[in-house]
Amino acid sequence: MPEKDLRVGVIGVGMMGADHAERVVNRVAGARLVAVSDPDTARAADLAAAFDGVRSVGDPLDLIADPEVDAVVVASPGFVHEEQVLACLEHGKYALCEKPLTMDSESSLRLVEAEAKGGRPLVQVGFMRRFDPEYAQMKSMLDSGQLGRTLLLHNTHRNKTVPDSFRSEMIVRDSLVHEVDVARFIFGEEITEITVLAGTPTGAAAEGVLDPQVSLFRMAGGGLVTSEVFVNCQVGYEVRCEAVAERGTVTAGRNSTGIYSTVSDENGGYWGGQVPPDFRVRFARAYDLEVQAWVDASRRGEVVGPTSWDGYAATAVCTAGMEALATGRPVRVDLADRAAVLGGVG
Ligand code: ISE
Repeated sequence: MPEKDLRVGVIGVGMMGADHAERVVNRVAGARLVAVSDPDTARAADLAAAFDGVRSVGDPLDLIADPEVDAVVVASPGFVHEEQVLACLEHGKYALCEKPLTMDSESSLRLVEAEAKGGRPLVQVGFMRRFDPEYAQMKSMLDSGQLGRTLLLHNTHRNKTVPDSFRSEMIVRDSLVHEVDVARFIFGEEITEITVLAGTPTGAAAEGVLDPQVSLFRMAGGGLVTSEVFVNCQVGYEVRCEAVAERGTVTAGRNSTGIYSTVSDENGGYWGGQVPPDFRVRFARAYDLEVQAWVDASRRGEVVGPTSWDGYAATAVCTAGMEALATGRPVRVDLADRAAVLGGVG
């Protein structure tokens, strides 16, 4: 491992970017936060001022070009990812890009092609469930073959609330995209077809927003995946995945606080634990492991975890998923030829 710390810049310091910035400063070894950038310059300046030696840079492209920045966390909104990740590729900077990689499959494919043209992998996509110890353990149990072939996955993905600006198609592109990656990760195959259905929306959803949604993916090898995404469930952040195999099942993310207790109070007796309020809490360990793996790999000159191809494939599924939601019909996923696009890269 090189002796020098990786000098990290963070673009976009909203909820996730600010969380990653704090993570790089306090919980990740071998990295130093040196710069942040956000269109809300006051927010970026406040965050920079909270830590020693961190600059706030107005233009994110200047942050990427900065010779004192080795690697960039792209935590800006998806519609600017293409330009920013392209700039990282042009400057030879490692990028950890939050999901979705981009807004549609064409632009994601352009990034995969640009990276392949450069001849060396530089992009990791922020699908953190792969780093969650339970999801990782589930994957290795299924891969060991002890349960036979995996037949089905059932995903649950609930958020407490989202802003009114979070529309129906964003439930596919920004939320379901995680389960798309989980399905590809667990099965190790592409998704060939997607159906997305919405029933009666919850009264808690904004006018016109179809929430909750239920989707069905067909895997290339014949497996099936169901996912409920419910982003205004009112309770908290609940994410789990049950795999059904030929000789048993495995579940990651069952609600548990480790200790089990019964409690008696003025409302009577109850039992149980707590539902975490949001993804920063539920996946704190996964994010730590994800960013640490990114820093270690970047220092070694490598990329680990979900690649730009994984980001592209997930975006392609969600592009088909948005059509499926609009039509109520199954839609085939249109994917480029992997070997032809990647050549030897990725
Ligand atoms: C958000 O962007 C995330 O990535 C969260 O993990 C997801 O639960 C949420 O629905 C998205 O909006």
